Amino acid sequence: MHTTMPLSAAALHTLPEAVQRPRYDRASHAPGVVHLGLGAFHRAHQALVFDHLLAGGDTRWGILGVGMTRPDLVAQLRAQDGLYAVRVADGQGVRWQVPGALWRTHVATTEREAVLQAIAAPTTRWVTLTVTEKGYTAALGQLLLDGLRLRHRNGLPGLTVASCDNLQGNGQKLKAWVQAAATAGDTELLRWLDTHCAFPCSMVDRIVPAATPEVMAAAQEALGVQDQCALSTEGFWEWVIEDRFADPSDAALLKSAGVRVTDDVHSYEEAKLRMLNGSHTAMALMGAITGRPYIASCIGVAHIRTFVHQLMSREVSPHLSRTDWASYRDALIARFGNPYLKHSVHQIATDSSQKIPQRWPPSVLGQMAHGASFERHALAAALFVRYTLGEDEQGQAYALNDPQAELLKALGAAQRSEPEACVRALLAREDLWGKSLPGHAAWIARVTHWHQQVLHLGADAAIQQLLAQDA
Ligand code: CS2
Repeated sequence: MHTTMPLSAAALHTLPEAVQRPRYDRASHAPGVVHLGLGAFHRAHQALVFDHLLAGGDTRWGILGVGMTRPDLVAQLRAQDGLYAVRVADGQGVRWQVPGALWRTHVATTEREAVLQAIAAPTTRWVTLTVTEKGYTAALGQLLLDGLRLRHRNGLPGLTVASCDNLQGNGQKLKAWVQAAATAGDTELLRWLDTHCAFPCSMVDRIVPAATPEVMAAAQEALGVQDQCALSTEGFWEWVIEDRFADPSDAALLKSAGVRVTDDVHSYEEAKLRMLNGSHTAMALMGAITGRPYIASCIGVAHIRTFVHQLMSREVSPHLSRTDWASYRDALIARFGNPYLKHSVHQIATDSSQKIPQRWPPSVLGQMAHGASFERHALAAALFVRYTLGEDEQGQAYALNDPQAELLKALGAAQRSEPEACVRALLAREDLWGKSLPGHAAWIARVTHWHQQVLHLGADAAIQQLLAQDA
């Protein structure tokens, strides 16, 4: 029986010529970056930026990747010598690449001491993080502070610690978690942290769906090797980072690799969170309720596309400081439609309770301050309430993957018999909507209205009704 060779360092020379692969030395240098969170996003975004720097001869960008939640994934990556294929595909074409930046791996839960040692290693210069919205906890702050304490004790230079999660002001939030882990004896450490370590804010963008068997099969076909960790992404990528580094000369290096280094990350962050991620969450809930599996299957429907277009143009853009929002919106709609990205609506709907706060309320509050319509966000919020039923319009059950799942299900359970009470209960949560929306009568009234339409007419008809009234 013919068996296909697994992807590994030894198999690199067998790859077809067109596949970009590491041609640099991956064994003689220690990694310079400790990355927390080995999900698909990091492996198809920053790992490629660092791969580019390594390919240019700068040996300081090898990654020690720390798996926070998935020891199985770490084991698979280890078995493949940290190598995996990335398919980059969109209207411009399809190509495969095997980045070589991931040099070592650890599992946070079982190898904590090794992670601390890595943060404290003399060769380490950066720590980067993609631990998702719910990963920002006291335990994370403690892990980083313990590693930094070792560094400080050994008289080593400070680090750049870069949060790359979808949170507004992510660098400041991370720094606050690290500082909060300090105890009374840490005064010197905190002073060193302030003066020698940098916590830049950053906005990262690239659509990278979770790995699927289909992509693994495509990798085998294109590369002739078996790759359990293959990923698929789009050509577009963006990394905007605040000009705040432990080693200031990193700014020029990152720029040379296509990263935007600026003092104004805020305007990029807010535009991305509210335009891209805000639309994503609305479409994901819509898809989950109506049984459309992918973002591309949602944006391909005329009334959903118009709804998303209006959401961005009428309710999000008036409150952005980024002025090129119209071309940004058009580019997003094209990206959402990328037929190569089977981006599951249920993946994006995961952790909605953690995502909604950054994605929707700022635009709703902005519209209210201008006395302008927030109908599209009210309908999106109604979709969220409907989503908590855990069953689509064809009666198919789906899982609610969310740290608040039990609570959301309990609050949403009675929505067919007591719709108003359910809407009120869900809208009362300040952790989701912020301080002022829960008490806003017009907001509650409009969400209640759209929720009734969604329940009685279905989500598609509700959207069509909203478009017809054109408010
Ligand atoms: C998505 C993001 O899953 C989600 O919540 O909205 O992962 C999105 O694909 C990325 O932020 C794009 O840069």
